[in-house]
Amino acid sequence: MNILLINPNTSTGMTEAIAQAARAVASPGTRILATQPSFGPVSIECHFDEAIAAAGVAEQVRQPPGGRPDAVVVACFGDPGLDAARELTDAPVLGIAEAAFHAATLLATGFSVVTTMTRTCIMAERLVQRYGMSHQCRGIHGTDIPVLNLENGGDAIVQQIEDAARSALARDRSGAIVLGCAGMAPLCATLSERLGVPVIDGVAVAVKFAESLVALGLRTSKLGDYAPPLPKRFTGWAGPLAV
Ligand code: 2AL
Repeated sequence: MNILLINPNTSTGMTEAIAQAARAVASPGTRILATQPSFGPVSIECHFDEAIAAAGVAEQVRQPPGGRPDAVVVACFGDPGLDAARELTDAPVLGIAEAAFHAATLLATGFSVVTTMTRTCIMAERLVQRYGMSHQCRGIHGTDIPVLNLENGGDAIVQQIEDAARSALARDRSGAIVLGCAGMAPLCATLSERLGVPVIDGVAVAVKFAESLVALGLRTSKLGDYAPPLPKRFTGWAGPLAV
């Protein structure tokens, strides 16, 4: 099967790192096609970044490189453009935050999120509320590591995330850690080993959930709000995105 893996930011280095993490867990018959928007911010760390990135995700689902995929993964922790993407295709579309929260609830009664910039904690909090995970999510913790600093992933960065996770587990009385950025995917194995609790990388779980849904023949519902967008004219730079 073909999974379209969209990095909603435009950092090619991060797209490659996310693709590697996805391919490391993908089944032998799964092909991961990694892509990113043709425009937009190089990292997503605030509402404005996220708004532009959501349009970029819609662009990639509307005009998928490599043709129609069997499933789509939106690989940014804010799940930008997730609902729009689900309107644009009947393939299952997984957001890494939603997928990670669901995985965490199957492994522990409560989880903590460790993320990048502290300001994104409020954004993650609203996602938790939207997904109905407020009872299971016991805390969201910023490290103030800029997203693009994760690319180099040196030991100081890993240590900083490990320290934040350790204090989150104790303070929140959580049993699992959700990594709050796609750029943390390459660090998941090291953090799991060091922390000794389930550490959930949304990229990996979204790929495995996508494979499961496709294998079961399940597709995005077209009844109700995920029905295809109404045909109409789009103007300006968005002209080619019209359906
Ligand atoms: C992210 C992410 O996953 N990708 C990105 O650019 N920003 N999330 C975050 N909380 O910083």
